[in-house]
Amino acid sequence: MSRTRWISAAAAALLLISASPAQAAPDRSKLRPAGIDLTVAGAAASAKSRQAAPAADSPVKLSQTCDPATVTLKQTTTCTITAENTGAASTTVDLGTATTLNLPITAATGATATTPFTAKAPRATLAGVRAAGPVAVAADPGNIFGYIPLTAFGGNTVIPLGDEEISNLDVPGFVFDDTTYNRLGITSNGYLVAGGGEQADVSPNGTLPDPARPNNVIAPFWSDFDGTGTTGVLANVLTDGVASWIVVEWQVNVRGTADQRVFQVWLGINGAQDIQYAYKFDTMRDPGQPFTVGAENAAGTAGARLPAGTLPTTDLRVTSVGAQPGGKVSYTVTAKGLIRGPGHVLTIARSQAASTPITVTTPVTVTR
Ligand SMILES: [Ca+2]
Ligand SMILES: [Ca+2]
Repeated sequence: MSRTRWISAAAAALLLISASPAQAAPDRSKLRPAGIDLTVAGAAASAKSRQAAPAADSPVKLSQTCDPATVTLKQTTTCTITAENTGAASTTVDLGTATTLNLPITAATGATATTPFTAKAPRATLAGVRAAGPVAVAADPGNIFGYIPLTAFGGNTVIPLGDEEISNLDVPGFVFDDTTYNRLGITSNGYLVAGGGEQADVSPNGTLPDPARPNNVIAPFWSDFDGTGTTGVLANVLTDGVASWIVVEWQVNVRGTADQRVFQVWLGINGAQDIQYAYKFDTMRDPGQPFTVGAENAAGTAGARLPAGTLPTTDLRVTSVGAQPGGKVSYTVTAKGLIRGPGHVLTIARSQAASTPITVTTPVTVTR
């Protein structure tokens, strides 16, 4: 297609995306190569590092500010107390605040003053931090192209892969787990590594999710395959004139046999996650090796897969959820300057997630 036509097709695609975030209904009859060259790249740097666990014992973090920090007699200060769960697991927190004798409590919101110098917040349950990641690999009838042999189109990039090999392919940006990637690690074992990978990301089998490498796995059919003596992998970018997809097709043998498996991943490049697995079902027999169909996030901490030992019987879509911060609870305590001198506001948090309570102290001075 001419460059002008491609640009107008891209503009039309953008318009469609803004009008309707759902993917376009597949129309196989309109598919053609988008005319985008795919480049085989060198080995990528190592996969994204994992988020470090919080160093402190308690995943609940406590903060407190009192405004103003200095009050005159009869003037009030309001302290805002916030507890936030920074851990992955949900946890409870019990919060209490005490003031010094020169700063009696006059009001509280989100907590109850239990004595003139103490306030208590009701027990709160704080949701854990959720990483972005796949939550389902499931049929999506009517919204998946299904297997269309790439050999029906021109302009395929042929990636010959032997046994236990990976090749990186630079591609137009596709979205996976809220992140846009421009590189695919393509392994001979029937899975992709979003963002690219290296030899340490090649494994003949594994489960999903798993923090062990490889991570960021998109696996239409992960097993011990070998591209030796067969086509290996084909890749292309197809468009129906409205939307476009990177299509990767494996034509590989079960290792040590001439028993071929043919399957594809379709990765939409239209601004939203659109990841489809398509199968040439007359080749989808049990390979006689462990196999996994699924996907996991960049840390290998969240993912979805078909039950172990289950072959796909339909084409599949990978659905993900975005990241969510941990649960948070806040309340305020208002205290009045009663007697001149230094004082403070102390808050204690007890959480089922930590063996010892955590405290935070804020100095408040009463002046004339
Ligand atoms: Ca993993
Ligand atoms: Ca292999």
